[in-house]
Amino acid sequence: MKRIVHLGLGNFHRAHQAWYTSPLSDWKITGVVMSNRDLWRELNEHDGAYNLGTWDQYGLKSDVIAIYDDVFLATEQAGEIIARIADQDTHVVTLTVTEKGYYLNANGTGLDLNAAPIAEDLAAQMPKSAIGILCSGLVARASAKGGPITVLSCDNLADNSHKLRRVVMDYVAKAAPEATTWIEANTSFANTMVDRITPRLSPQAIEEIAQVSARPDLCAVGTEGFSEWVIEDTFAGPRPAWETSGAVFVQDVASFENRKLRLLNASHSYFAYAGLLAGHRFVHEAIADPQLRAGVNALWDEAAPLVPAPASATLTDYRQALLDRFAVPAMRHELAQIAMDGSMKIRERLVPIVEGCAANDTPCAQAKQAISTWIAFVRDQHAQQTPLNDPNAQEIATILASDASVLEQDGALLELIGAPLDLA
Ligand code: CS2
Repeated sequence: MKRIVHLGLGNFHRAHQAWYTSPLSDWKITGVVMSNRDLWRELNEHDGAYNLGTWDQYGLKSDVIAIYDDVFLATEQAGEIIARIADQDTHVVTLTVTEKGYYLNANGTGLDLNAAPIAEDLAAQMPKSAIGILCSGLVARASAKGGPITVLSCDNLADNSHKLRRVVMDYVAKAAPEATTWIEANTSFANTMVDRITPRLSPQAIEEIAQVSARPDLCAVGTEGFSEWVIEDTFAGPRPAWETSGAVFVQDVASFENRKLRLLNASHSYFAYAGLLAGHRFVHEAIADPQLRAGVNALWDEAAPLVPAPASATLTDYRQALLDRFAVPAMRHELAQIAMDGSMKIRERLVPIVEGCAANDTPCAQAKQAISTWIAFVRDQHAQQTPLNDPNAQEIATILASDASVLEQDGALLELIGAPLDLA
């Protein structure tokens, strides 16, 4: 049996990579929950099996997914996870740890060695972060002179796995420089573009999935009928035949990840903040708002010229499909879920549109407006003393509480997200 180790077992992984892998009889996944003890306990109570609810044009269906050979908890079982990465039956490691889980430095070119979880892992006997555990597993594989292995980032970052490679090499250079040569020669980091909208489930949605499930006792994830996975075909060793589940292997993922980040994710962030400020709660309400829908189309008009071939040939249908996907009321996709981690997401989704348009000397008023809407949102949350769900929440609060002028505060917020300061 061949194995994948997945770091960051959560809703998106279970709706996406685990679903693509579940029909493959010769592969299993060792799932690693980073810190959610309840999810870890619940999955282990049912041998890792769960319900995947899917809302599509035919309504709601639920499938039982049982692909995990083990489900570990990173905060307590790092030793087992490291040994599993080093194990010869493991050929692939995948990650979904969200943008903030890579601890990228300010310009995204490497690891922020001063990030507290990274500094703690480098000083500890046993790491707890996904990066620390991944690197320790690769080092253990190197010392055992293990076989080649492929690492896939499955997060919404441009050039995701190549960024991950730089982060890993920076960590290993500090933690175990003697392993650098083996890791560089035996580890492939293949970029991916992942797409499947996976809303956080309400108690009502959980009940709806249980009602149509053969195993109502299992924990549930909810998602849409649409799914897409584009993967760089640069594997160091054996790889799952994910193409049999609809994944696409290409030589270069860039245009597809560009299209996804600049159209789906950028508009998501824009109408999450604009929608919340307008009093909307769900995605389907925001996209039905004529003013916000016009803003989304204007943003897409600015972003479209930045999407290179071959993905550029698909944009008319892609845009219509996005409007259809956003408009499904049964998904009850909360704008507040998308609004989380804004300072990390905006830098990947909206700032590159402004930078790309500036480089091409094309208009980007709507992209600038979208970034300003994020600023308006964080100001509104600050004024209401509502805690901001953002890894930079403390820094943002300090900026907004300062006696600097509004213009200076805006400038500091733009600097925090790596945006051109002429937006202020
Ligand atoms: C969303 C993404 O919450 C968010 O930031 O924009 O999770 C989005 O739903 C996925 O990228 C869709 O594939």
